[in-house]
Amino acid sequence: MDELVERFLAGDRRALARIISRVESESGEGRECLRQLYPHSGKAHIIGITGGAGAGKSTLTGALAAEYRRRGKTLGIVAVDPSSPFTHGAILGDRIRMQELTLDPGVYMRSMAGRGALGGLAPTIDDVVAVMDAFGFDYVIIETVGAGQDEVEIAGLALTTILVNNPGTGDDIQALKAGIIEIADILVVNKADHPGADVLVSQLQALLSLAPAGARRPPILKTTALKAEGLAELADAIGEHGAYLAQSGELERRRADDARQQVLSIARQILLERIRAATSEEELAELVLRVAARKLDPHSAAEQLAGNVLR
Ligand SMILES: Nc1nc2c(ncn2[C@@H]2O[C@H](COP(=O)(O)OP(=O)(O)OP(=O)(O)O)[C@@H](O)[C@H]2O)c(=O)[nH]1
Ligand SMILES: [Mg+2]
Repeated sequence: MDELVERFLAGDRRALARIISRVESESGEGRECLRQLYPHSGKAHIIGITGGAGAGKSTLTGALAAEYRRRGKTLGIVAVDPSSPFTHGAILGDRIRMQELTLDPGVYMRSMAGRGALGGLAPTIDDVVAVMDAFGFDYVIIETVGAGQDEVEIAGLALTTILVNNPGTGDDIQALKAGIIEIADILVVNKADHPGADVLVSQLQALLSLAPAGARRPPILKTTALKAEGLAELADAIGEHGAYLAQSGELERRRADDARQQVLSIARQILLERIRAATSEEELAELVLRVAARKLDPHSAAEQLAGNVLR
């Protein structure tokens, strides 16, 4: 085994940082580290925090992390989206607490770019989360700004997905109606210090009452992340959801679904890379031109490209 991996497994945070960088660079070295570490993952409770821009996700993440630290738990945090790393709202909004967290050996934070080459979450997010999990953190929190698709992807990766809403914006109910509510395991009404929080809670309750009978109803919690209010209740609700997953057999099902989705998505990427490597720019440009001119249909063009590697 790699000396770096040995140090990692012994709890060395610098080894953790280096391995994450290797994994993010998608290098062969990163893959090798991941291969050795992967059997150590699968123990952390992965929490996804998603919602609209500025909903208070980073502030909530920081406050939730502080709550877990009070409970003696350790955590890794991944902020996905280069436009809102922890240098933005959370640090400005709650500088002291976030600084305390960055100095705390029980917390490890990392920001990463949100987009992969094919759109959607960067493929290495799953890997970074697996590395943090293998390091032995009790919780790994992933913060992503919601734009429909990202929320669905984060829900595949997280065991507990928290959808953050704000009173008085009106957008949320629209988004929720569009089906995003289905991915939420817990609904949070943050900025409960603003007027309209109770109205939003009732609206959400009404919406949830339309769910099919027998389906699990996600709890709705009010938080004021900025003042660290409502966080004990949120941490409790996350714990209850974890227990529900384990008891209902849903945990196994989610893990299997996530594994299937990951394996197929990596396989798709490998094939695409091989196709790109086997195809000259001229051939691609020529095919694209013929499709654009409607002389060739896109399926036949794609078949021809695939034929360059699959014979
Ligand atoms: N009044 C009030 N303001 C809050 C609360 N939580 C967060 N905020 C403020 O809302 C703003 C956005 O907070 P962030 O935590 O950066 O929100 P975010 O969802 O992470 O934002 P993006 O990552 O940029 O989408 C900041 O000014 C916070 O101080 C709250 O409970 N009450
Ligand atoms: Mg943020």
